[in-house]
Amino acid sequence: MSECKTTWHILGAGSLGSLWAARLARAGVPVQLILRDAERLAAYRRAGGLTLVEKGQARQFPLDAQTATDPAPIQRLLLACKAYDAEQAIAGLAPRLADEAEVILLQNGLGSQDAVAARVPQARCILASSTEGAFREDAWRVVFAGHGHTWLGDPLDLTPPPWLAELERAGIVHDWSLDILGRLWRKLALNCAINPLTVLYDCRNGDLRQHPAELATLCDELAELLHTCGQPAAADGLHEEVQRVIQATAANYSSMHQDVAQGRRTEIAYLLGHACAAAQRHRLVLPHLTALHQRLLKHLGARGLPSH
Ligand code: NAD
Ligand code: KPL
Repeated sequence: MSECKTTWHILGAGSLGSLWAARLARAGVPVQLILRDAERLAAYRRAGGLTLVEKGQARQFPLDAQTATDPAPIQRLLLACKAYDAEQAIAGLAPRLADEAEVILLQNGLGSQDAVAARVPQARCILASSTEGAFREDAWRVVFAGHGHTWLGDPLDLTPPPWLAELERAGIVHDWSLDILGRLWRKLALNCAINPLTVLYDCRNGDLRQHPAELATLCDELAELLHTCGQPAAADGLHEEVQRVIQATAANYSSMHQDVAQGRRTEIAYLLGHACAAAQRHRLVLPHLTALHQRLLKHLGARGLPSH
């Protein structure tokens, strides 16, 4: 079988982008980072590459990098920015995408994927949902903090792409999902049940065990929403899974809690905001979810953080 040597262009040398870039490069796959501007590119070059810390061992990868203004065409793009940056990021790259290019979308939540796809009708958009964990320890230095799993899928074309073998070689544990939207909805529902409450109570995931009635009511409303949105499988056993996740991650702060604690913008518009907007579109009244959204917006506003 001939080697597939298409370059992976990776936009966003943040936590997940760096994690993918380092592992692909380590497996001999050509990688090209796309950085925000000339200043960042110069800083990256001065640093000498990306460093991945895994099991306490640091290794630097001197990967090629460029900015969006580079003229070379792009065949395969991993979009590894936050959901709120995705549409603008793809708009800057759309003219470079080859016909039948592939764009892999790593964003959590829902909403950004449709916005990206509308900008690049010539491309195949592959959606991802990941439970891997990584964080930036320093500029150009990322720690692989939690092994997990990544599901990839394309609601418009169920054929798996041939490069999944490259992910396998790179040690990126994954599955091709025939129901990626169901996976993304399920993750969104879990995040909506857990993350906002951890922010509002300023607590670790495990402390939510002290609020069983509130969690149960939210899960009921989220399940109703999932049914209404045509995602009954994503509603199945939701409350039990929320309880399991809370138990399994009891000592952790949720990603939204970490964002708020560090004064960073959250992805609220693509999580609880998306859920409430979907409910409204379907004229579904979900009083507890709506009240949670309002409380969270107020909380973020009081800290000078955006509501979108
Ligand atoms: P991050 O903030 O660490 O990295 C995003 C990077 O994208 C940043 O370096 C930012 O500068 C860059 N970026 C944004 N716009 C750009 C542009 N136009 N051009 C070039 N670079 C640009 O974010 P992350 O933690 O890697 O998260 C990415 C997505 O993955 C999010 O939706 C997040 O919810 C999801 N996710 C993250 C993790 C994790 O452990 N970090 C786990 C699961 C899912
Ligand atoms: O994904 C999460 C997050 O913190 O964003 C979990 C652990 C599921 C909590 O919602």
